[in-house]
Amino acid sequence: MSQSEVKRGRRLLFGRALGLTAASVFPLSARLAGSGSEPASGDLVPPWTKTQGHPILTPAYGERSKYEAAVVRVPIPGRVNTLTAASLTPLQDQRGIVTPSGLVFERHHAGVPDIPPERHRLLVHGLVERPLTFTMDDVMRFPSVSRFHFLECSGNSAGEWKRMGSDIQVTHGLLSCCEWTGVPLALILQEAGIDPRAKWLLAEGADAAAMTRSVPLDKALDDALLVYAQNGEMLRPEQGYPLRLLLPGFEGNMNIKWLRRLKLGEQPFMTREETSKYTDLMPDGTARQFTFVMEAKSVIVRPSGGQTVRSRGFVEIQGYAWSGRGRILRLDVSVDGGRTWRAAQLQEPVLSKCLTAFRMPWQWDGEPAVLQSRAVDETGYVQPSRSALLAARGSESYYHYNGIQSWRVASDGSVENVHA
Ligand SMILES: Nc1nc2c(c(=O)[nH]1)N[C@H]1C(S)=C(S)[C@@H](COP(=O)(O)O)O[C@H]1N2
Ligand SMILES: [Mo]
Repeated sequence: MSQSEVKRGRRLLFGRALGLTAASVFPLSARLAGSGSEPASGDLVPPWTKTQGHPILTPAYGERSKYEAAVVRVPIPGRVNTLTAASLTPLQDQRGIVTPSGLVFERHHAGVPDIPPERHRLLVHGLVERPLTFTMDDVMRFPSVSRFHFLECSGNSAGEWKRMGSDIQVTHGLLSCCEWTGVPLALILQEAGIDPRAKWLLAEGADAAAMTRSVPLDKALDDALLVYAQNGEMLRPEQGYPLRLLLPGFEGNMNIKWLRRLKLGEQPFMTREETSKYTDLMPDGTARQFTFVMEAKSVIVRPSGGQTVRSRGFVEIQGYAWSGRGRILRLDVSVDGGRTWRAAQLQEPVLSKCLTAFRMPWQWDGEPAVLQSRAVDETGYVQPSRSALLAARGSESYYHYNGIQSWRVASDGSVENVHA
């Protein structure tokens, strides 16, 4: 085969895979020119084809390719205390909606406890007909469900209120999405019998932080789960092994890990995490409290801060949208700093309170551009611009930043965070 025949074959293959007609193949491949390379003649049968690969290793827990070792969680810049710290999901490298368990962000207020599952107990008490203690076997005897949900710390993007993070792992990395498996909380509460006066639920963790939060009983009976598994295996220690509370769409902090106690009561319990912390200071000096729901938000992950657009021509803009209120209805992308918008394609499945992937084809002409994404959820809520968010809430908040993110592509292809 001559060089040009090889080239033509590659083009047609590419065209066929994309479902394109012959007429559209050549313009597209011309636009993509420079994005691939022809094999050097000596490489036609590379060394790894000439020898056997390594055998199956037993017993083993599989590892990803060593060439992907750079894809890791990183600590929040400047947070040095690793006991009370957090680590960030590398969203810039995530493919698809599920965050691999080893890359799910972590937020621990007193480190990761080591809990033998046979010694773990869940106590349900307070305004119930009969206080009960459950072992893990007791919990897992109940009918279980599996659902895909995002989990976002309400401190995600907190830096953007005032400063700017350099890359998406810093600006949006307190976000992950898993398949969670567990028992509907409603079943466990019904087993204990709910006193009609009960309106709130206290959830407490077994870690040294004894993390406690008040949860409205309506939420507990709606879609809350007592989760024991994640992405097809038992929970990771960092995610709350052996048992965690999952409140789909609610701020990360309320999703109590290492869950050991549920107490029903008439009033919220006014714990430290809902009085001193996890409130939002408004410009008039009052504070928003019990801001549970994570409102619609989105971000472009490729291209994003710190990355480089390699050449002009075709670029697929890729990102994620999510809402704590339900499904994503629409996602608009702007390449001109918000002057004009186009609807992006949503990748199925589009699930409630779950990451939704989106993509938008873009022809980069080499001129500076500001890329933005704007999510709309099924309730009609529209993700606000940064300036609209600041106008509504001031700049003294720490939690619940969901403003539109802007990435500026410079003419040399470098991408940086800008507050447009
Ligand atoms: N018991 C307990 N639960 C906890 C925490 C904690 O420190 N202790 N951190 C909370 C916070 S602030 C967040 S954002 C989420 C983080 O969950 P992850 O570490 O599984 O990502 O767990 C929440 N549940
Ligand atoms: Mo958090």
